[in-house]
Amino acid sequence: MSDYTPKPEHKFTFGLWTVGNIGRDPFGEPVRPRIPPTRIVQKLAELGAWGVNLHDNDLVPIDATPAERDRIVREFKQALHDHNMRLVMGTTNLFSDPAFKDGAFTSNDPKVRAYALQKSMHAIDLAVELGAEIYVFWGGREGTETDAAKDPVQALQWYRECMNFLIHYVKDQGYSLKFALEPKPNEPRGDIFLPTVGAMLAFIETLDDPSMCGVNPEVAHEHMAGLNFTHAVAQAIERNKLFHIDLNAQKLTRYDQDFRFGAEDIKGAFFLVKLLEDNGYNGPRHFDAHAYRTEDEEGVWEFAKGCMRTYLILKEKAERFNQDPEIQELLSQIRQWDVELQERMHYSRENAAWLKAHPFDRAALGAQGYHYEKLDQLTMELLLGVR
Ligand code: GCO
Ligand code: MN
Ligand code: MN
Repeated sequence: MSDYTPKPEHKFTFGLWTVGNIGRDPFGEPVRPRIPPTRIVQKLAELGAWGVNLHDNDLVPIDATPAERDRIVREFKQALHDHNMRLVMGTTNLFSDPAFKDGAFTSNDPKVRAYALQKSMHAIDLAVELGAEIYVFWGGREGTETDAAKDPVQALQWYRECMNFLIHYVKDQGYSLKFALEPKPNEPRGDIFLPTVGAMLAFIETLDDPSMCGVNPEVAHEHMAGLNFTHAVAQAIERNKLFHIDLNAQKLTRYDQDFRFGAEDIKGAFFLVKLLEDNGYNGPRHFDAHAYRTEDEEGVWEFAKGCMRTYLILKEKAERFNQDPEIQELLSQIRQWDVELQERMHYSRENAAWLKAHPFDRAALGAQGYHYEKLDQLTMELLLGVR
C-alpha cells in the first residue's frame, strides 16, 4: 500500500479564501464561521501543505487602518514562521468592492482603473513583504453584460496598459515577482474578457515583458467553456508559461463549482496529473476549491485532505501507467517513430520535392486500427483499481 501522506515537497497550497470559504452563495447566507488566517496556516501545516495564497483583503480588511494592517501582517508572518509555512502566491481582490462592479482595469471610469492600479500596487507590496514570488491576476469583473456598454477593443488596450504599468512597477521596486494571468469565460460577469488559456497566452505576448508573465489555468474555468483542460495546460507547458495552476473539479459547462480536486471527471484529473508530473512541472499545486456548502469546519479539513490525497493517488497511478508493460507495449506500437520521415518534414526544397513525389499507400493508412479502445480500457482498469 502506498503512502499518500502530503508533504511540503509536493508543493500543495491552498488560498485563504478556499479553506476559509464560509459557504455564502447567491441564494444563501454563510453556513460556516470565518476561520482566522493564522489558524488556517496552522491547520494546513499539520495536514502537510507547503504554503498558502491570499488576496490582499483575505488578510487585511479593505478599510483597515495602517496600524491594524501592521498588526495583522505581523501576526500572520509569525504564524507562517511558527508553522514553517510560506506565502507562495499573492493576488488583488479587484472584484468584491462595489467600486469594481464594472471591472477594474477595464472599467469605463478612469478613476476606477487608476484606483485599481493603486490597490494592486499596495497588494503587491504586501505579497512581497510576506515572501510571495508569484502574483496572480484574475480579471473576475473585467467584462460586460451588454456589449452596448464597452468597446471591447478599447477595453483590451486599457487592460494591457494596466498590466504594463504593474510590470514596470515591479521591476522598478526590484521585486522578483512573476505574474500569472488567470482566464475565466464568465461569472461573475456575463462575459469576461480573455476567456480561455489560449486567449490569455496570446495577450501575454503583447505585454511589455512577456517573459515575466505566464498563465494560471483553472480546471473549472476551461470546463465551463466546454474545453479540454489538459490540452490547455499542455499548451502553456509547451511555451514554458505554466507559472501556477488552480486545481479543482467541475461538472462540465456549469457555473464555477470549485469542487474538491478529483471529485468529478477522474479520467480528466488523471491525465492532468500525469501531464504535470511527466513534464516535471515544478510550481505550486494550488487547490482553488472549497468544501461543499453542507460542511462544517471538520468537513473543510476533510476537503483539504481529500484534494491532496487524490492528487497523490493519481500521481501514483500515472507512475503505474508509465511502468505498465502492456500499456507501454501498446503505446510503442501506436507511437511509431520513423526517423527518416520525421527529417523529411523539416522544410527544405529537397524535402518538399521528395514529399511531393513520395508514394503513400493511402488505403493502408485509412485501413489501420489505432488500438485506442484497448488502451483506454486498460487505462480505465488501472484507474478503477483492478490492475
Ligand atoms: C474564481 C477564481 C478565483 C481566483 C482568485 C485568485 O473563479 O473565483 O478562480 O478564485 O483564482 O481570485 O486570483
Ligand atoms: Mn482560480
Ligand atoms: Mn474559479
